[in-house]
Amino acid sequence: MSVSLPWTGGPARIAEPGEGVGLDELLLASRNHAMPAEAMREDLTPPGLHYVLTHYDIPHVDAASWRLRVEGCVDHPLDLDLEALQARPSRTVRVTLECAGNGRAGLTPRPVSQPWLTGAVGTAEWTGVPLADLLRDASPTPQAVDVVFTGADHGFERGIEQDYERGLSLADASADDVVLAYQMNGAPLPVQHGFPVRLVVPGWYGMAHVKWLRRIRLLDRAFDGYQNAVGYRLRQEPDEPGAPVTRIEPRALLVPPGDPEFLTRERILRPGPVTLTGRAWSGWGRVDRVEVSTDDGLTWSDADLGPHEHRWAWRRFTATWTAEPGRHVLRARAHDSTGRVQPMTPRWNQGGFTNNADQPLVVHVPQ
Ligand SMILES: Nc1nc2c(c(=O)[nH]1)N[C@H]1C(S)=C(S)[C@@H](COP(=O)(O)O)O[C@H]1N2
Ligand SMILES: [Mo]
Repeated sequence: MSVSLPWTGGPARIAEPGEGVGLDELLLASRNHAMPAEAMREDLTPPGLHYVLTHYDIPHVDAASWRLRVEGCVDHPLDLDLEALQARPSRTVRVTLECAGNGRAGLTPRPVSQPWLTGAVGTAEWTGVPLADLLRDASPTPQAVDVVFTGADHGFERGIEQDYERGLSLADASADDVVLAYQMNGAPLPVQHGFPVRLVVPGWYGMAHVKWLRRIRLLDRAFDGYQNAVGYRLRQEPDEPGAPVTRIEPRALLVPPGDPEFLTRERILRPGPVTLTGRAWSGWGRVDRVEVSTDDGLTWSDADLGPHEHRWAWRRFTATWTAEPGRHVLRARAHDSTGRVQPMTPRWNQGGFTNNADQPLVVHVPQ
């Protein structure tokens, strides 16, 4: 059967000047929820508060009949059920996961897609099988260059029918701490996070962490599937090939102090001394400095950093402030060990990816 689809071709539509978020974006935003900012009080994001992003429908996967195949350019193809996977040596990694589209709604003009503000992030402990061990058992042939991960979900994007699939180079796939996770925070994966097994690639934006994993395929050439070659690219012009989206840019977020006003979510805070806290992370290097501003970026001072025990997880920071009556705009920005720092104004691209501009937080202090 052939039907003609109205959405074929073309990159993300760019919103008209002044155009508000539409009902299609609202439907995406309500399916794919953010982490509430107050959840950053915890080292680990409580179950259900971690952000969620799913391109198509959440698939139903039956654990009893689930299989994982490792095939293609390997000498020993593998075919594992859940029990066989869970019988292998495991590792637990604490990982801050962030969607590459986080910050998209703050861009002008706005690419029409999932309209994230800054909450597309969460930190969890993922337990699973180191991928490098499994690949070693499968024994890649000398021709193998890319590893493709296929999920059980299926849909259409810009007119192209596809399984959700992402490729990584064999070197990136074999890196330490890349795991096929079957537990999140010590419990079986919740269905929305990829039950029964997902890929976790510490340091990389969310799109690499394929959920509902069902197949791993080794290729003798670069993978040119939609999510690598078309979807997650940094482009200034709609028709240029663009650069791939890879690792997480540095970002710091404050736990909003005081109490919220219901509609605007601006903060109301009593005057006096207050300890501001927040979290900062980077997929490129370790966060080694966080600055906080309480005057909308006019002046900055260094925050105190918490311990850095987990290479791939966010780092806590604190700063003291004496809140004087008035309206204040708070900001925080992270620096990492590779010299990357958050900009104060967004860097624009067609897809609305990797916007890590620091976020203003409005606080009202009554007399
Ligand atoms: N199979 C599958 N895996 C997927 C996706 C998807 O739509 N299907 N979305 C990706 C994207 S874009 C992100 S940001 C993360 C989100 O992971 P989470 O929902 O567990 O937070 O999953 C990634 N893995
Ligand atoms: Mo994402």
